[in-house]
Amino acid sequence: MTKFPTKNKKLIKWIDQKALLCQPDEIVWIDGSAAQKRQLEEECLVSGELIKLNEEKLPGCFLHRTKPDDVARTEHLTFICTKRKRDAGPNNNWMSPAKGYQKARAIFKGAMKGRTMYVIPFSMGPVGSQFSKIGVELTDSKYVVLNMLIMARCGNDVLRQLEKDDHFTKCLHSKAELDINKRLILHFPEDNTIWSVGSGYGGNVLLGKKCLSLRIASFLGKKEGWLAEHMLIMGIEEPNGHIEYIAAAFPSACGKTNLAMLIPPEGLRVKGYRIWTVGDDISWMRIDSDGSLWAINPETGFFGVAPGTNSKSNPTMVETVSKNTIYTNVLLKPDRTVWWEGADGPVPEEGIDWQGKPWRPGLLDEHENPVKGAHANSRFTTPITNCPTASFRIDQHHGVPISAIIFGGRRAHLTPLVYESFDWQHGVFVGAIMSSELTAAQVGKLGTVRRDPMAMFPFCGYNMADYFGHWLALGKKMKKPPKIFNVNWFRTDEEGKFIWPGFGENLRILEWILDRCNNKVEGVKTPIGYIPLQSDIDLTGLKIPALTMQKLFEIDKSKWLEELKGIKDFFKLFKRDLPKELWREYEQLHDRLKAE
Ligand code: OXD
Ligand code: MN
Repeated sequence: MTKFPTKNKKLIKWIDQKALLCQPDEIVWIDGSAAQKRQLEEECLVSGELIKLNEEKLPGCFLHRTKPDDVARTEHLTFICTKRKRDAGPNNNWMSPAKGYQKARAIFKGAMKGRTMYVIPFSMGPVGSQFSKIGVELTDSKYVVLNMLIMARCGNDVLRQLEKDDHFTKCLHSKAELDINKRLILHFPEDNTIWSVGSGYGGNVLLGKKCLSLRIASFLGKKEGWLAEHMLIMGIEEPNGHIEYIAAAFPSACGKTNLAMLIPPEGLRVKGYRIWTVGDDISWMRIDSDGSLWAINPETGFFGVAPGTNSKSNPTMVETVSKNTIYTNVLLKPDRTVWWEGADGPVPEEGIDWQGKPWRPGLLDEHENPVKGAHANSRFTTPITNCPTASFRIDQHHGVPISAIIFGGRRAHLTPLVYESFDWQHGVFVGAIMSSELTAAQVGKLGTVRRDPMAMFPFCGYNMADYFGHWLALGKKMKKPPKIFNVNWFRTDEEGKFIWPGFGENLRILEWILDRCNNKVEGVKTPIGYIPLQSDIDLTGLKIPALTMQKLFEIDKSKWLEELKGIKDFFKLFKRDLPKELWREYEQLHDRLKAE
């Protein structure tokens, strides 16, 4: 019989019930110690769940491979289980809680026979902060435990906190048979519960991340008056030591992680900026006692996409993942280091691909398609403390004050490089009309526009109409709300080539954004918002033809009027629940575009 290292009756009862359902051979508590972590790593090497990488070149690093049909979040198997379907909204798959529990229970039943059930007490946010939320994940996967140890604060400190406060999110995970036909990712926001079964892929099973910190947290945020957002947080320090923080939301594949840790471009170096990375994926924001918006990153690690990460796109991350990192589904090189498409250095002459098969460049599959060495969604899990730009305020209980909120997407011809909303309500509209075009890396027709308000469409744990209403309401409560901007790094010319260099150069745009926040420069009013006076963007050291700059800020009214049709169709999904304010903003934008 397991000894429970807690007096929390609610916790003990819940674990007892779940052990009865899943029937593990034993129960092991994760204490957060280095010794226990080492032991689990050893066990994974024996079982084959992990492969040890070259200790000299990649100290403390491991490789893991998932099943080939278990490599990404399975949105069609992800559900919000609320009593009323309306409360999940048109943005979510819905199942009634009764049906959800019943369907998943059948898969969980006896699923841990012959296995160990690990109990992971974890805190999203610094342990003991008012901002933070505690979860407990029960899992039969050592890989999950080792990843959670990187991504969240886990172990005895959290358990002690649970003795004082017995609110926690009940997270149950089992690999079960890793069968896609018996896979379900269920959220029960009204019960503060997550059940995930049949998957071993990070986004589905590291339940502190998307499931708790976005879907459940957004629901809690609505109830308790705060925001859980799919946003990076970064600080920009001036030579006088003053740091301004921004939060930014982008859909997948728009460079959120790269922006969070950018290196100032050569031309701006004399200005002496320093970038501080607070987080790359999730931001929890609250109105603090000073009436402004403060944010924490609830995580302690990065679960980033490997392909395309290199010394040009993200030199900071290249350094970050050089130690104590778990790689998933990348290519294994003969020297036991790793590689992925778009990595630094030459393409290796041979290796073992993400499926564990021999690989060489130019290899074709049975349909004559190139075989990738690393899966397109291969990942690294790495601690934020490895990151050379990690903020010194990561553990501060109140987080950082946010001066600007930035929304962005990938639009080849529509959206200017940057524009500023007229006010908070218009800014919420700017977030609500966010969209991105599909790239070759995603399934679907190239160039198709996907609407992704605030980059939260797959992650908002309740009806998005209510979410927009919540954003509007919070704006009214702040003494000094952050200004809201939209950026688009991805404008192209007629041949489809990007006309803005992006990466570190994006700091030039952040500089304008902060100048606006500090009333240092005027904006130029257009129908969609304020754009910069071109002379207010510092282009020192960057050769960009004046015509290109013009193109980057072009606002084509007929294209925008066409865009409004797509926005209208999208808004209509929410029927009468959509806040009237957003329809009003829609009408006003329409009128401004027609008027000029
Ligand atoms: C992620 C995502 O994995 O947004 O962070 O898909
Ligand atoms: Mn994300």
